[in-house]
Amino acid sequence: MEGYHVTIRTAAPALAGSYSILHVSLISIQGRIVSAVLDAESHLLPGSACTILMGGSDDVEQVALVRLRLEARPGFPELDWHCQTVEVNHGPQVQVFPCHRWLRAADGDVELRCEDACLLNMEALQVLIGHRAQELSRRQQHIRWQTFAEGVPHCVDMQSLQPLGPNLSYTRQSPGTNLHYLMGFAERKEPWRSFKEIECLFLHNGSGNPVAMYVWSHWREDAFFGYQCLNGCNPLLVRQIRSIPANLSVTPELVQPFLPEGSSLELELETGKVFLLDYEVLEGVPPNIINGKQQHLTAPLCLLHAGPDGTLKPIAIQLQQKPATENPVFLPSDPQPDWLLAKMWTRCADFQCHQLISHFLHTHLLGEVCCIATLRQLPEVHPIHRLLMPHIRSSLQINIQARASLLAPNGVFDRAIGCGLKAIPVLLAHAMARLRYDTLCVPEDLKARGLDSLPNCYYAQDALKVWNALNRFVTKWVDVYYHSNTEVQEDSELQSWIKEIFTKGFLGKAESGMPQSFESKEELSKFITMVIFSSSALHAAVNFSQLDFNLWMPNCPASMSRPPPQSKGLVREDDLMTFLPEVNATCSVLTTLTLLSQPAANFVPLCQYREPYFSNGAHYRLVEEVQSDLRAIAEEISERNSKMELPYPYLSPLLIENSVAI
Ligand SMILES: *[C@@H]1O[C@H](CO)[C@@H](O)[C@H](O)[C@H]1NC(C)=O
Ligand SMILES: *[C@@H]1O[C@H](CO)[C@@H](O)[C@H](O)[C@H]1NC(C)=O
Ligand SMILES: *[C@@H]1O[C@H](CO)[C@@H](O)[C@H](O)[C@H]1NC(C)=O
Ligand SMILES: *[C@@H]1O[C@H](CO)[C@@H](O)[C@H](O)[C@H]1NC(C)=O
Ligand SMILES: CC(=O)N[C@H]1CO[C@H](CO)[C@@H](O)[C@@H]1O
Ligand SMILES: [Fe+2]
Repeated sequence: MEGYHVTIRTAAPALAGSYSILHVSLISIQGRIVSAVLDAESHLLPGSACTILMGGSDDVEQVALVRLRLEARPGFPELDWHCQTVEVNHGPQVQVFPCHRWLRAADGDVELRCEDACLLNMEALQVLIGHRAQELSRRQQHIRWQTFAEGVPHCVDMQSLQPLGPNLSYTRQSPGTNLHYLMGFAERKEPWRSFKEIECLFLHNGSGNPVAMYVWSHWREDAFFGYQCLNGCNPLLVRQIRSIPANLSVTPELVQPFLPEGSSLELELETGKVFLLDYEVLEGVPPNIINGKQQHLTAPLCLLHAGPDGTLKPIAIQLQQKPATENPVFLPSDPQPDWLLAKMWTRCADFQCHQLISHFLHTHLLGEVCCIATLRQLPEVHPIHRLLMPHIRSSLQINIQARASLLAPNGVFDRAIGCGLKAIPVLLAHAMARLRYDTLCVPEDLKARGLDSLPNCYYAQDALKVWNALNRFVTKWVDVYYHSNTEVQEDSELQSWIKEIFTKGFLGKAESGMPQSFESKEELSKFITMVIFSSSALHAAVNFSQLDFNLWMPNCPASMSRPPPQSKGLVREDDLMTFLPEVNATCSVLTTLTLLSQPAANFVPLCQYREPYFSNGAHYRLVEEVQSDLRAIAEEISERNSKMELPYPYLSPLLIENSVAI
């Protein structure tokens, strides 16, 4: 056979085709180039394959790279082309060059290679070493860092989706949401008149949601307050303590009545039964102005006790950090409205930390940092690029959208949430200054917070199972490509990658304990596990649950519109309402949460991969193993949940989306 028979395949979706003229070059392993032009009318039709003959009888060498370039056809619109593969048939041998992405004329030359993933040090051909470097330098021009705010992880330098291009964009298909009962309040700028009034809205909107109904009927109970710290939408804050923090003016006598008979605060602390919620990160954060009115934020300290049956209950709440007479410690024995109001203030602080720290910082921003660094520092053929991209690809788009809408002037934070546009950079910077690597790694985090010892912390139990399954999968993936720790140390692409994450994402703060380089396979596997877990499971835990726990607004007030109480006995049940967000501010938050909670029709569950390289050889087996591990976890969870009045489904692997896509 003479020359190369080259088959170009266009992807099947109806929009995949293009009018453009295609230039194809084959680059041989010795660097020889043969070129051809496809300009017939029907070459790039959706789902089509077209074969051309290239080169002559002298061309006998294997092909190392296929270079493609689109050129707009005069007089025709320039459409993006979705190339599936290029096959080069050369005598007995067929080489397949996967593409699976969008190309456009403005891209210039795009080069495809045909091997399985490989590390830079394993690269044998000069032409391929050069290709890796070129790919990265091109990407570094396209994807650049930008400062989001002082002291906050850097983000991508794009204000709109357009420069992202089709490769990094996605469409979330959702069936649409019923906002019927939430609309029509847009102009009603006044406090709610009574709980009955809030109930009326709630029953129209929450009665289809059994968890929300449960919240509505139990939100005043201390045991449910404690339950939410462990299994609500923000299970990341509560921690076991061995001594009472200096700022909390709690004496042993004060809380004695709420401890088991015959015990003491000292004994309960010693035996690990005392827990704390500390919102110190909110100290000094400037509260928003909503509907023209100054709002209020506090940085509460809340002490909790785990009873003999494992239920956690709050036993003391101090709304501000600094002890003072006008900053009393509220107790379960106080008049009911005082105690409930103290809990509502605490829940409002939790709302801010949940949305901005646990959700936005730990999952969205972290995913974006890793995505940018992966695109800039790891070529596509790098095994870590291949493993990570399905989990982080969507973070660029969703975060660009969030910055342009939710977090922008006139967005929901600006209009209706206690932490508005002035507060967000401050709170995020506070949170960053306190962020530790161990906090992001589930086994270390659960141990440090003493949650591994609580029998009814379902978040902890499920998170640990999912983490372990992911870690086994990642460890085996790393084993396929790195045969020793030395190979990890000598992978210059990988080391540049983690260095960039450390400096741009974690702002070069050594005290954060974030890795700055990788010395071993184990360290590498742990970090990759953390990235996948945060972008998938953690996001599910803090996202899926938010509507369930927030629909009954008094359970999670987005803001407080009166100053915190400075003494006890001054509020009556009827006054509680006046602290809550006004009617249209409430509806604005609920509308956003409802929109963010639309199920995706094209939902991809954890570790289900569409990219073809996951179904090849060694990977195929690893993917099958992790999928079967995850299925087993899902079964255990559903078995446990079937016996519970309030199930904890959020970390069931079947419900975990593969990446942060909303
Ligand atoms: C899609 O990705 C390829 C390879 O990574 C890149 O060369 C090309 O510019 C991208 N296309 C678009 C439209 O962004
Ligand atoms: C509430 O309504 C007033 C008009 O009465 C409007 O100016 C304000 O922007 C609305 N607030 C929200 C949060 O929608
Ligand atoms: C005590 O409160 C002050 C602010 O009033 C705060 O700066 C400090 O960090 C707090 N101390 C502890 C141990 O949380
Ligand atoms: C976020 O939660 C909602 C349900 O509240 C769910 O429909 C959606 O798919 C979740 N998104 C992700 C990315 O987990
Ligand atoms: C968010 C939410 O629960 N929305 C509900 C509003 O009310 C309608 C009708 O009851 C439900 O279908 C929606 O799901
Ligand atoms: Fe999200």
